[in-house]
Amino acid sequence: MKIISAVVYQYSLELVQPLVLRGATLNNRDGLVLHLKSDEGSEGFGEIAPLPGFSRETLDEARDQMLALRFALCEQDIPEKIRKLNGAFDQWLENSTLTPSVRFGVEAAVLGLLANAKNVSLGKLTSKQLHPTVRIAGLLSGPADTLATSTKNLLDEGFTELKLKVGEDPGEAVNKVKIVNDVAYGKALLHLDVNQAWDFDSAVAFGKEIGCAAVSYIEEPFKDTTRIPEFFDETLIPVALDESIQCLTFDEIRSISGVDILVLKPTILGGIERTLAIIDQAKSCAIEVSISSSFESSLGISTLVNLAGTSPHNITAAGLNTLKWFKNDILNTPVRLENGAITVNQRAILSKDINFSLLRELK
Ligand code: OSB
Ligand code: MG
Repeated sequence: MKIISAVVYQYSLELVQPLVLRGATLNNRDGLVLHLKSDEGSEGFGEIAPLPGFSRETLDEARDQMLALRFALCEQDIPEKIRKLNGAFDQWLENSTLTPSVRFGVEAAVLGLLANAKNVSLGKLTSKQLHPTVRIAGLLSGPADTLATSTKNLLDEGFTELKLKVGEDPGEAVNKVKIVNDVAYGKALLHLDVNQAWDFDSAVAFGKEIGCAAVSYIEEPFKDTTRIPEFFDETLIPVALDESIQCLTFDEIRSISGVDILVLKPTILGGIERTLAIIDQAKSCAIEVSISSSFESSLGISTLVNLAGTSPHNITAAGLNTLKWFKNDILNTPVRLENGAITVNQRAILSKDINFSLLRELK
């Protein structure tokens, strides 16, 4: 199969409320869409949306790289074996150093071409085993006095796992964990994301105060990953890595006792193939993984759902409860959450699924 056309669009999606991230507050979510067509009449879409404060590249850098690459993509033959994602994509791109978000979008669009030619989903194309649905962790944030109600709402929606984002004050976090567990204990598992906001001593004090039964794990409690084994010894609370994964080799990760879960954001880590390589390595040493969003639109989220569905572990819920921030969406029918889970789509995204009125073509 040959690529005969590659068009790049830019979007700026309105949000329901500002998205407050480490180092940036977003009023809109900006990104790119890559639309490929093949000589066999199939098409594929990919989303490229570097996240300010988390991605290494800016949107301007991603756009320049994508615009330069689109001509190189045309007339390229896509080898069938690329769908195995075992380094074949890397070879096809001749190890060219694409930024993580561009790599993610190009992979999604190329796999979309192949999947749509066979009339299957991305997950079906790339993997023998595909879970039909993917369980999602309900995302909780905000001030303490809103948490009882928002926890109850998530339980009513059918979530059986919750992720609470907490800020800099560990004392306040103790209070928030109590409020959430008063409503959710016995109904949903709770884990926390601290985004490295605490120091080691306050993290240990926090863990001793809430006790190891209060949360199933804590994501990035503090910055210094060398102190995680000590944290685990003292609190018996497992740790998940997220932003640290960018700075560590897998051997380094594996050697940290107390790290039981990896939170994987393909847009930030470098795409689908790279994420699958980490999943394979994690599986080989019984580390759990959770595929997580970087606030992509429904287009990127549907790619992530397929990836999560192919993951051999499907125990830890995926971190994909972020579409509630979006006022409008690239897909005419946004990805839908039902009973705390998302159903993997039967085929890859086509033109008829896309709301082109939100896209501006880049020449
Ligand atoms: O800290 O995990 C984070 C999204 C963008 C950037 C950072 C984070 C997130 C999420 C996504 O929390 C949702 C999730 O993982 O449940
Ligand atoms: Mg995190």
